[in-house]
Amino acid sequence: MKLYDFALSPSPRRVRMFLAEKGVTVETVQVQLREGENHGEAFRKVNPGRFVPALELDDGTVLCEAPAICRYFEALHPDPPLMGRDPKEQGEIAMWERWADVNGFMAVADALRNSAERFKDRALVGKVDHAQIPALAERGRTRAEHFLHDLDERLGKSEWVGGAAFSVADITAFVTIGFCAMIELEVPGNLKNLKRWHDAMSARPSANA
Ligand SMILES: N[C@@H](CCC(=O)N[C@@H](CS)C(=O)NCC(=O)O)C(=O)O
Repeated sequence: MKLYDFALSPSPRRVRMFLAEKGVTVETVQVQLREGENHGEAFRKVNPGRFVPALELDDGTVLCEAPAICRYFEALHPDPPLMGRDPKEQGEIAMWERWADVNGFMAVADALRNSAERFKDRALVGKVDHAQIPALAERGRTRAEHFLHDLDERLGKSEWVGGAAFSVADITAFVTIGFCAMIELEVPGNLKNLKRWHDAMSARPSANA
């Protein structure tokens, strides 16, 4: 199988970190997003949505969407479990990951894609082009700021984002913090719970993925 990737992008990083935590290596193909390679005919045949990550299986099936690709690898390599060991853990981890994705990751994406020149007319990822809406950039930034505070609050009650064990929810939240740099949003120094967790996350070898 082949993972279509771009080293500087946060969405494929979610998959790279997940694979690193699993100890799984997959052949990767770099798609040069900054040169528009994802809009070319060859890549559109792989993913008509024109985004990475995309995982091409040996039978030609293509899986897109970072959470779906991670789910596939969880089923293929259940150890260590990163999506919960029993129904309750699975539900909680899915809930917190979705929370981080919608309220953190997507908020930063809105802030970036509705303001940066390179995303002019590409304010949303997908088949169809969409114009930027500057008000969405502002709203995205405000939402991202709230997310950081809410994450700090969550981490004051729980060691890891999804509960007592490290999970995919931590990966999504951690990649979101890195993504904040692209909108020049820094984590406020008074968010001590977030700092404790971020230091622990940064010490994991997967943080370099
Ligand atoms: N919903 C997709 C989104 C993936 C995504 O946003 N990928 C970005 C890189 S982080 C991309 O390929 N963008 C191409 C573009 O800007 O057209 C997922 O979660 O995997």
